[in-house]
This record gives sequence, C-alpha cells and structure tokens, in this order.
Amino acid sequence: MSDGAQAGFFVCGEFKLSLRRPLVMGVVNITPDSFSDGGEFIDTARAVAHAEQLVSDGADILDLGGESSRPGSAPVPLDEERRRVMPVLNKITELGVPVSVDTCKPQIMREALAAGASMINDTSALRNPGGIDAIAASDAAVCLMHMQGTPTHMQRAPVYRDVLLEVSEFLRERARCLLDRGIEANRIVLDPGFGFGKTLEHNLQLLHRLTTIASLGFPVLVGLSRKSLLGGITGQRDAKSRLGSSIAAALLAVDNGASVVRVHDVAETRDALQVWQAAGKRAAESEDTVSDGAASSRTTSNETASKDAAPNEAAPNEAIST
Ligand code: HH2
Repeated sequence: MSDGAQAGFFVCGEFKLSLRRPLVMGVVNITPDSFSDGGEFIDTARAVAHAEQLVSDGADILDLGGESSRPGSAPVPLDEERRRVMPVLNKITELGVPVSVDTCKPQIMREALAAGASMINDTSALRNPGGIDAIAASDAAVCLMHMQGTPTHMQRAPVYRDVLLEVSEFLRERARCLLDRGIEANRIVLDPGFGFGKTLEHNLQLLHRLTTIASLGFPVLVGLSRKSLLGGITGQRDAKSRLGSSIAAALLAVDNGASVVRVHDVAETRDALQVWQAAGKRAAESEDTVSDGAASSRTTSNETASKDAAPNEAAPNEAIST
C-alpha cells in the first residue's frame, strides 16, 4: 500500500528517523492519574527533568501527554490539557530529539505543532474533526492508533469477530484517508493499540501476528510498557513491577516487525534492544556465510542466498536532522 516503512526511515518534522534499528519512544505523562506514573511529573520542572533523563537514557523520540487514556478515564477539558502540555513542550523541543504530543484534540495538535512538536500521537487515529487538517498543514509525523470504544468504557466487553482483520482494516482505512489528503506515507506510523478495547486474548493475538500490521507498509509503533495485560500474565498488580514483562513484550514486538516501542523505562529497554540487535546481526552474518557457501557449491539454486537478512540491523543512535 505504501513505501513508508520500505523507505527505511520516517519523517518527523525536521527529523528523519532511520528504521534500520528499532526506535525507543520515551513517555512523559504530565497527568495526575496515568495508570503507571500518575502525578509523578505533573509539575513542569519535574516533567522537563524527566524528559532530559529519558533523552540521556537513549530515547529517540519523546511522547508528551496531558490526558490519561487508561481504562475508565474521563476526558480532560481543553484548557486543562493545554495548561499541562504547553509549558513542558516549550522547554523540551531543544533536546535534540523529536517531540510527539499524545492528544486527541485538534486544537491541542495545532498549538503543539506551532510550538515545535514534530509528531502527533492520536489514540483516536485523527477521527475528531480537524485532526487530519492539523497534520496536513504541517510537516509532522502522525501515529494512528486503533481503539474500540472510548477509554471510559473500552474495557467493559470488547468484542471482535476477527481482531487482527478488524484492526488492520481500520488502520489501512485511516492511513488511506491521510494519503488522500496528501500526507506522505513516510510521515505515517500505525499502532494496533494494545489494551485499548481488547481482552488479553485479543492483545496476544495482535502481538503474535504483528507482521500482518507491519505488512500494511507503514512503520508500526507499539505501546505495551507496564500495561495491565502484562500483569494479567505475570500476576504483577503494581505497574512498576512490570519491567521484565515490558521488556519481553518489546523484544517480541520488534521481532514481529515493530519499528517503534513506546516505553516508560528507556534505559532498560535500550539495553535489551541492543542485545537483540547484536544477536540478530551475528545470526544474519553467519547465515550469510552459510548461504555464500551454499550458493557457490549449488550454482543451480539461489534460494538460500536470497533469504532475507535479519530485520533491524544495528545502527548508531542517530536522529538525522534534515
Ligand atoms: N498507550 C497509552 C497512551 N498513549 N499511544 C499509543 N500510540 N499507543 C499506546 O499503546 C498508548 C498511547 C497508555 O499509556 P500511558 O500514557 O503510560 O498511560 P495513561 O494513558 O494512563 O497516561
């Protein structure tokens, strides 16, 4: 459908982010009620210090949010979301990495983009009137996420006939709307929306078959960090005790084609991804050696030699400013 992910990079305002290795998006929640860190960074100075720490921990992108979307949450009034987000945004656009703003409100999108945000992360996939216009008028990237229902009620009784098919059809259709409005494919990122109107079984099916979403041709972003679906497997009720399961989920997701992982624990996730990359690179090199040998000894078949190299080969931590 597109050349977004195939191009090997995505464009985020003035940044061009290489997809040769998985990217880490660090979460900065300026909310009193986020499910895992509510209230910790509600103060502007603390939120800015946290953002700086995430960048020094290796975040490739920062994601700034002023409205919790946890199950059961209520929408935050426009003025309150603005009051939370804008002072922090104004201070962190100079940290050298693109800043994404996690919002469903087109008015906040416009103001954030004018203030230097490079990406909009919309858990409602730009379905609110004016959302697509806001992106079309900018050079920012956008993350389109799938959600069944709204945060207030989404976890009451999520039902799908075929979760993979319905989520991928929804994302394909939303991406098509943006392409039709002239928004370039290499500015669009897709997210199946783990935990957003999905049972544990739905989430696991999506994680297991993430390659189907990746095959739509856009980079895939996943947000699994600290989520209750992980606690549902391990029994860890405290969100901050879900570091191990969050890292396992992030690795599985990149192994299944995710290009961006949205996480709270940037340093630990980076370390895990670096090990994954190093091992994948080594495996690809030894496969090449084996297939080179096979190609020279079996000149009638290039089947082994044309096998894909391991995904996401290692690359330095660069956000290439264009
Ligand atoms: N998850 C959360 C918020 N925004 N955006 C995308 N694209 N994908 C996600 O999975 C996603 C998201 C929920 O996590 P968090 O921001 O930590 O919690 P809260 O919504 O309670 O602030």
